[in-house]
Amino acid sequence: MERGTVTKSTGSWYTVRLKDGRIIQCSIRGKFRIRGIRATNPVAVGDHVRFVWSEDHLSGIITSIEERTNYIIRKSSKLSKEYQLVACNVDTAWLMISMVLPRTLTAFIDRFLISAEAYRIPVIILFNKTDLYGEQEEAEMEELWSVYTKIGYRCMKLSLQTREGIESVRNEMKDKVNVIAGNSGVGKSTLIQVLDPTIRLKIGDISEFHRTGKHTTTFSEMFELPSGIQIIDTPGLRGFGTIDIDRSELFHFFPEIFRASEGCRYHNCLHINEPECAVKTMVDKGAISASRYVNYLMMMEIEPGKYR
Ligand SMILES: Nc1nc2c(ncn2[C@@H]2O[C@H](COP(=O)(O)OP(=O)(O)OP(=O)(O)O)[C@@H](O)[C@H]2O)c(=O)[nH]1
Ligand SMILES: [Mg+2]
Ligand SMILES: [Zn+2]
Repeated sequence: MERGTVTKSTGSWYTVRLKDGRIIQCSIRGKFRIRGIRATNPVAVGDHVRFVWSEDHLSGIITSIEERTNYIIRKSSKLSKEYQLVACNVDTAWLMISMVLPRTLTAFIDRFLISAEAYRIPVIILFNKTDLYGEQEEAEMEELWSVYTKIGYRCMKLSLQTREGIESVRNEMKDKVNVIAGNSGVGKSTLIQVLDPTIRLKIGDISEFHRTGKHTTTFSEMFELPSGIQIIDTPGLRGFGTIDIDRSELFHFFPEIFRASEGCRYHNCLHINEPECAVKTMVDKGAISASRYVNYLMMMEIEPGKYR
């Protein structure tokens, strides 16, 4: 029985890296189930697995997966009940965003943060492409920076064009398993390429027409960089279908709303239109960001009305 870490999963084959650095292609035997969710890929990048050698000793057969400390999933499609495991066992999730080409929406940011909160994965919000920001984008970045740092999320700035900020990112990644998530075209693969120019990755361009990326990366893949950095490139995400969080618990995953909810009159307050709701009072005072609150209402499937 050998042990290794899955670095790529394309459906039927899984690439597994052994401790000594050898790379083996593996298939799976038997059924692997995740409690409570249906996954299209039962074994995913970042999984620690055990495998046996095939008869010809050229490939392996995965026989078991070690318990995961956490995972990031997304819905396979809007309607489907199936999930795709994007990455497992990560130490830091980097949410790469941009104010331009493509512009990341706060609804997307908040959905991602909720799925990370659900597993208590530390998130760093990474503003990339700062070289392209004009005065307006700078101001938008400062606004978001202040909203998210106030809640307790870390933010960092980066330009992969000028390399400004790259050393801070590199230091922060040392000795950790890092996953990079974000919209298509924000620069996830470019970051890995810049951190280690010996790695060859497909880099996309930005569609002139839609001003979005072209979904260049299609599978998650983990790379090991010389400085002890493990980094997982992921396909650009359109949206995050979060794990099915109960409506009555959704606010637990908005840390500032959860903290404020202590002051609500009713213990079962959902912070929509209940009387003496401390959350709404704080939104009115500007102590809780209106955009966060609107995204909360949207996820609760409530028309945000005057906060729009
Ligand atoms: N000006 C500028 N362009 C950048 C920067 N970072 C990345 N790009 C460009 O953005 C485009 C998309 O980069 P990718 O690395 O392919 O983006 P991705 O996030 O991996 O996209 P998907 O694989 O589709 O999810 C490329 O043309 C990059 O050269 C940056 O900091 N500044
Ligand atoms: Mg990519
Ligand atoms: Zn309330």
